[in-house]
Amino acid sequence: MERAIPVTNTYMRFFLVLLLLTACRKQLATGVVDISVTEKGFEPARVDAAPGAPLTLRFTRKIKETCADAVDVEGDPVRHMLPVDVPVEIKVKAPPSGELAFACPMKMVNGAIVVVGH
Ligand SMILES: [Cu+2]
Repeated sequence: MERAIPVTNTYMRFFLVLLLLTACRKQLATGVVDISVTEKGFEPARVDAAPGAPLTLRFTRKIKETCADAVDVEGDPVRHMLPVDVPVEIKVKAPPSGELAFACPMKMVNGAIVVVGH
């Protein structure tokens, strides 16, 4: 079987590429993104997304004492109140490039959707 080795290499290359693509995609947020409000602030505070990706940010405030009892999303005039332990969904669209910031009303607790080019 002289062709055994080249075929194996082709398959290995194929799976390597597939693996890399999968690993790459995993880093980018899609669909619903859970963000908790904890003593550390927003967790995660950074959400990597593809350009223009439609996302639903689902904020859940886990602690009583925090200044992030509401969240403002860049470009969204509505202030979204965050009652304790109640998931609040906000639909957003990742910008073509750069960041889409979100923050508590006083802008002390910050986070952002960061567009990653792929
Ligand atoms: Cu604040």
